[in-house]
Amino acid sequence: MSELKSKFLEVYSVLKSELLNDPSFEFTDESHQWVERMLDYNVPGGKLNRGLSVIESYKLLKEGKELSDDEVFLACALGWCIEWLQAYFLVLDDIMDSSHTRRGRPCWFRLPKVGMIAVNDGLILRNQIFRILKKHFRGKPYYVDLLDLFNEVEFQTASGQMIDLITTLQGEKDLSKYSLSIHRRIVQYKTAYYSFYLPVACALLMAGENLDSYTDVKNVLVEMGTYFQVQDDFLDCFGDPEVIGKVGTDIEDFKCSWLVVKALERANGDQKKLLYENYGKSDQACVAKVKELYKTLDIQGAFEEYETESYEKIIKQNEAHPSKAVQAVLKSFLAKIYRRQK
Ligand code: GPP
Ligand code: MG
Ligand code: MG
Ligand code: MG
Repeated sequence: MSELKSKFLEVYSVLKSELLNDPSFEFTDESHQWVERMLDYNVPGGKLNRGLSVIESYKLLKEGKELSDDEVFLACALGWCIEWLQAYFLVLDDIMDSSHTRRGRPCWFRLPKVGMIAVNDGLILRNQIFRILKKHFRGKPYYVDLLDLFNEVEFQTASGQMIDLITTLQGEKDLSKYSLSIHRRIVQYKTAYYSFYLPVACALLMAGENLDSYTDVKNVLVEMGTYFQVQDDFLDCFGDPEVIGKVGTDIEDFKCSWLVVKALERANGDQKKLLYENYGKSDQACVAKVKELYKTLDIQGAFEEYETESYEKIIKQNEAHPSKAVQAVLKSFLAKIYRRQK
């Protein structure tokens, strides 16, 4: 494990123990155990890319200057706030998508003792973000901007999740409304802001920058986030569940996935009919027919083309940025996700 990652995990233990000793709530043994188990199950088990990016970005913005222990701790704490946000979203997203597995284990709400308590656990996770921020950042000049940033990004994500969900409304399943522009709108809001813009924005605030001067950086990051979610859509169908830690549900859930949009673009009349008849059904025979059609239409090839084009577009946008430090931040992000398998 890298030195940075082990430092980051140490900070998780500190934050967890602070939350479990929160003076605003008298924990009983039972509630203490519940929260500890809920946190350990949902917060630290992912790739931690979003969280680690805060420290990496902050380092790059400081252009090689040695960071103090305090700065490292604070950057890690902000990174964990994003991981907490992610845990909160995933716990609820898995209920909404009727998913079964996450990070190679059953989704939290699938555990027999948990069920719909998971909804409240989502709320607890969400509130803990603001408790961490209050404890460690209240005295900072950028505290208000930080609060505003987390609130804005949460609003954008929930709005993206809303359009993801209402486009799949049961009973009015209508594939003809699915297009690349709707797909783009969904993924920009539900994924790109919190996964890509937020970590960099946190690092910029810590470095004393004003976010209003970084709209071009935001645009590049949103582009990367969009690319990342197209990969997620691709892996939902073609990824190895052993590697990605989850079994896809997009076809069953009638999601406006990049794959179905591309398939609609490429399909002839009969193939469209097949899609209309089989997309959005939980029957595994229907799912298999959709996957078969994706193979016939070489959606995999279309995805590879998209990957290359999108990569080149992002690289160009990066190179246009005047600051070398910012370019380095953006490049390190792209390197992490280009052609990812999980
Ligand atoms: C990813 O969608 C988007 C989110 C996890 C944001 C959820 C937002 C909420 C406000 C709950 P996805 O369903 O494709 O992700 P996955 O494939 O990991 O389930
Ligand atoms: Mg999901
Ligand atoms: Mg979802
Ligand atoms: Mg997905």
